[in-house]
Amino acid sequence: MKCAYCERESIAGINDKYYCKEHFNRHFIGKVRSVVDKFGIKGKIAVALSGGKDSAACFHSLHKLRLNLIPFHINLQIFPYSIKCQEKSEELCNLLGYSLEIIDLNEYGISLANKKKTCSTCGTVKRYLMNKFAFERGCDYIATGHNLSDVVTFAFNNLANVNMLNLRGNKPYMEGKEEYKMVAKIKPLYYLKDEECMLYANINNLPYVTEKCPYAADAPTIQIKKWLHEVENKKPGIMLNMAKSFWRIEEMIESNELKTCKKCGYPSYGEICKFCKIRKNN
Ligand code: Q46
Ligand code: ZN
Ligand code: ZN
Repeated sequence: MKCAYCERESIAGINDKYYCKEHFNRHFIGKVRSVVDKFGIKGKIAVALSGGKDSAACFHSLHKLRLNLIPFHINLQIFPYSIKCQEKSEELCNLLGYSLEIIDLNEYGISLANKKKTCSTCGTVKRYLMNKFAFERGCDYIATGHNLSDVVTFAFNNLANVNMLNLRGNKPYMEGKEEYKMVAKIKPLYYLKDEECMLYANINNLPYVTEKCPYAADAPTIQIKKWLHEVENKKPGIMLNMAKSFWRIEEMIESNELKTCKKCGYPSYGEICKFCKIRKNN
């Protein structure tokens, strides 16, 4: 198949449209730019690097847009997986000319081992530490590598767990609240599917871990994502519509009961934030 925009052979077809390498890169950066432009993103951006393909693609594309970036990595102390994740994040920063800041879970006396719901604890811990890092560095935003497939999977997983309030923040931009020490969040890959992020990382030779986190195998989200991709393959574009619907629902339920945690002073929906509860129980 020929590229839809030039005479070259295509390397991929996305939603029934074919792209050569150059035009696929343009398509990808264009989608990232649309998020950046729509929400007027400028200023200092803390970019969370997990070591995976998505955060690598997110960082690389924001770098191409010449934004002011501070990459950081949270070492989750899951061995040997976390060693590789940190190595790949460092490799990527070296490649693009940045120094990487590392946050170590050990410093907080938290371990993810022997937790009943490891992924949910991990999610809480990551969200908290990302915000704290960005706040302390005076960043205007936190950028994460959540893509379209992740956003829709996350929403369905919360529906499956009767956890509607968790839909809060599941949109491309969530504004910060200075009085609650809450930094604004952006998801630059919001309009891009898993396969597009993988292709972008591969054709641009970005270093990333190919191994999965050992806890990922038990995560119910794997099945949900597989099912969503099956539906998407039969009906391209349906996942984007789902994401937009969840975005609307999110705006309807976004509550204003945000408080500051009595222990640490960071944002919380209860008297004591989930992170401080995890710390206490470690
Ligand atoms: S890192 Fe953490 Fe994931 Fe590993 S423990 Fe689960 S949530 S699977 S993105
Ligand atoms: Zn082309
Ligand atoms: Zn707290």
